[in-house]
Amino acid sequence: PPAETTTVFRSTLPDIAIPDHLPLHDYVLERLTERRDRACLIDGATGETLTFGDVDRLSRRVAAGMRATLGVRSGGTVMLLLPNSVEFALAFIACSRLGAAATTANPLHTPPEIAKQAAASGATVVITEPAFVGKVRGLAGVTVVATGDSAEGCVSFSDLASADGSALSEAAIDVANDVVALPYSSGTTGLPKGVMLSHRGLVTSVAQLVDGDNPNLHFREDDVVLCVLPMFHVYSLHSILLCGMRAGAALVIMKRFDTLRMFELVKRHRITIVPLVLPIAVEMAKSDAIDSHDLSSVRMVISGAAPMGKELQDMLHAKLPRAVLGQGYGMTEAGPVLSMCMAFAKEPLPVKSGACGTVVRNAELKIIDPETGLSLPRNQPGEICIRGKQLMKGYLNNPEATANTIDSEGWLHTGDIGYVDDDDEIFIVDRLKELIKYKGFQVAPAELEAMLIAHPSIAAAAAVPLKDDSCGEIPVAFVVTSGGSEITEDEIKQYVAKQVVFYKRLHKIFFVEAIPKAPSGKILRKDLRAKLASG
Ligand code: AYL
Repeated sequence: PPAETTTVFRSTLPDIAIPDHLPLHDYVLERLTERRDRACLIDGATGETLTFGDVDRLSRRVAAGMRATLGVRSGGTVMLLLPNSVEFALAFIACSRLGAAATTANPLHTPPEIAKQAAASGATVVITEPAFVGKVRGLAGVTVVATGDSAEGCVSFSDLASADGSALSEAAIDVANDVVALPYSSGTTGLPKGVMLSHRGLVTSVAQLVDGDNPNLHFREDDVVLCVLPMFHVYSLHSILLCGMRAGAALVIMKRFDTLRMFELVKRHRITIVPLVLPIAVEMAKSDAIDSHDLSSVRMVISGAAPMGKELQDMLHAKLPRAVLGQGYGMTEAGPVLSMCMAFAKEPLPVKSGACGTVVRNAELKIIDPETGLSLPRNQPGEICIRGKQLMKGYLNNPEATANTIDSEGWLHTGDIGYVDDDDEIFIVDRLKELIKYKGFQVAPAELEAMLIAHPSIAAAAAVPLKDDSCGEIPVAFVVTSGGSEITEDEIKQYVAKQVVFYKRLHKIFFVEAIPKAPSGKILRKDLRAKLASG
């Protein structure tokens, strides 16, 4: 379409200057000299605190150790298979220093899931906890590093961290092209793919939130941010770890979610910022203990990664009346943040419950008619597209999938359906893409379908999301059995459960005669979802 017919939405805040020459670690530690003695990472379990100076020094040592002992070099890839921990943060920053990419994965993944990502990403090193070493032993061409007490046959993380960091020579980093993070995402279709986030991309995305005179996400040096969301997921990696470090805030690291523990930590450390996902919000809102704990230090509650309805948002607000509540909207491929609640700005604006923010600064957003591709005006729902330097470089070794996601004009097509209202607030109303979101985690239907049809008793299958109050969505499947097979629902569920991480398990199987397909062979997921909705 001619340019004048395109309605482009921009932030209500003016653009800012964003550094385009700094590697990610130099960017987040830019103000190190003033912050050397301030708390950066606090281990929630032990209270042990690393200052910014410690993080700088230790991440240099880990980098030196990874280079000397493991041969990690610029262009290399290291898999972080770690729960939330100080080691995760140090290893991530160390990779950045070396010009290597960190590919992050959930340690609860099954060995085949991990093996697939390790091989596809080209990882030569896996850093994990002793408890998960058994899952990665025997991966070809991979050296395993274990944190904690040394595990047999592994390099010990503490040995890496005692290397001589002062000897570390700066890696030559091409900030615009070198990949620093390689999370896996299925995007709008198909199997999980490596999302190449460059130094410049992540610097841009962090800056869009926390930099400038009037930051959109106003984290301050005296803030204490709860880090319970998993750092291996881009929401926590970006909006907690990196934004927190850049702003000079302290992070309280929690390994796993527990409502009471969380309330205690909030009280003990006077936590001011609580980023969460829907199921945690549900737990908090439902908990009686919320009234007996002093949570008055909390000034900001951020929800992201999945829709949070107005009702829940209002309920949580009633429990935390002093906190500002709002949403961020992200997608791994978008670098990741597209929009952020303007009530979190230094000079806050009023927002509506249920909105998921306003497009970030230094970026353009448009809404298109998915049929015609033409841009739509305000208040009309269509596919959300975004453009800017924060976007992924592309999918690793998959130019075709990249071209299907970022068009020739640089617009990334999210596969989300939403609209922009009169106040520039974005509302997501539907999803065009296949993705299932369980507690904010991605479940790729294509992965489940490939597994299902590999079973001799299954002729055809389609996995779709079923709405669920506490998980957001749960994966369910429509299955056509092969002639004469008497396979049961439980057998199918078990068969899948054995191969996948907990959140990809199927919760219900619907036996059907046929899977509705378009003439092109594409599964008509909308029809299946409609079938579920009609009960
Ligand atoms: P991925 N409301 C509704 N849907 C959402 C929202 C939201 N606030 N945020 C994410 N989604 C859905 O790659 C949407 O369908 O990234 C989107 O395309 O695992 C998909 O989740 C992307 O899933 C933040 C806040 C990062 C959020 C994120 C999202 C990371 C999830 C940083 O500050």
